[in-house]
Amino acid sequence: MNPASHRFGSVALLGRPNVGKSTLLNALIGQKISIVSPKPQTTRHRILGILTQPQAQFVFLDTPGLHPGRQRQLNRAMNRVALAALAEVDVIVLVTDARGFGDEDQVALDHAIAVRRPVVLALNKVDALRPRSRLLPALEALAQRHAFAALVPVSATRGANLDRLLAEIEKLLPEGPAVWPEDQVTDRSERFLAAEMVRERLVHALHDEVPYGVSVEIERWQEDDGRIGINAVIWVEREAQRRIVIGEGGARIKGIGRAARLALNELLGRRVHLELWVKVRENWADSEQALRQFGYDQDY
Ligand SMILES: Nc1nc2c(ncn2[C@@H]2O[C@H](COP(=O)(O)OP(=O)(O)OP(=O)(O)O)[C@@H](O)[C@H]2O)c(=O)[nH]1
Ligand SMILES: [Mg+2]
Repeated sequence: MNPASHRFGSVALLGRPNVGKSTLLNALIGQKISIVSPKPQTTRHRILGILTQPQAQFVFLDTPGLHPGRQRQLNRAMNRVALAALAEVDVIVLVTDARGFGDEDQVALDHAIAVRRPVVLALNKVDALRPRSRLLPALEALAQRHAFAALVPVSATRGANLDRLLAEIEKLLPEGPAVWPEDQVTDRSERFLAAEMVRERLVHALHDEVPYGVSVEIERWQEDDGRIGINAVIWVEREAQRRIVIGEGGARIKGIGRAARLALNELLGRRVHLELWVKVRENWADSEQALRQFGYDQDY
């Protein structure tokens, strides 16, 4: 290997909520490190994913979907996390839904342009585009909006065209040696990933506004004999939400616990004993102190 031709750099995945940024990150890394759901505003943190290839090391930053409106402290913190990530990257991948480009996509593009980094446009979910003949005119119209370094249609769920996306990104990375160990895929702790897996199961099991008022905190983490005991607190904002999370006779929380335990067994490669507690902290998403306690201020 010629060390001079090796590339290293960081790449932000930016876009409005729900376009598939986290799904794309997981597909690029080949491992589930960022949680995914059909509901917008799933990602709340900057999640770093490392992909090591012989000729390049890519450090991807998944970010919370940029969203205007809803100005709670948590939402503001999420937008701040996404925008702060832009300052530290070499390349921005703007992720959009191939089926349409709207005002919120334009807001994300404007932020990308403002920091003067090369922008690759990833038009995700092409598998869902009907009829396929819409793709070419869409690409032509988007090319008028900005001098993108590349426009690449992809499907994160099917893993389609990701090689092409990586090749376009690689061209834009500076030359340099790898910085992370080649077997490392994220900078996040197992503890953090475990809390996120529990939250993912909650988001999937809950409807309407409840997922937005839920946070997960790991209270106890004890390893012995290849087995891990984890106690997690599910924080909600109101007593009514606590009752919803617990469900009739505890049925919902049991289902969530079972699903989360299976996901954790797989993630950690060890047997997990998981205990969940649901507690109320009034309007925590508007409390600076609670946001700090739950780790929403550590990303920027
Ligand atoms: N059809 C289709 N669906 C996709 C694709 N990629 C992601 N999705 C779905 O889109 C939804 C949102 O995916 P996420 O990866 O959570 O989206 P996100 O952009 O990270 O969302 P936030 O974290 O809320 O900003 C999920 O239901 C995914 O399964 C794709 O290539 N095709
Ligand atoms: Mg996400």
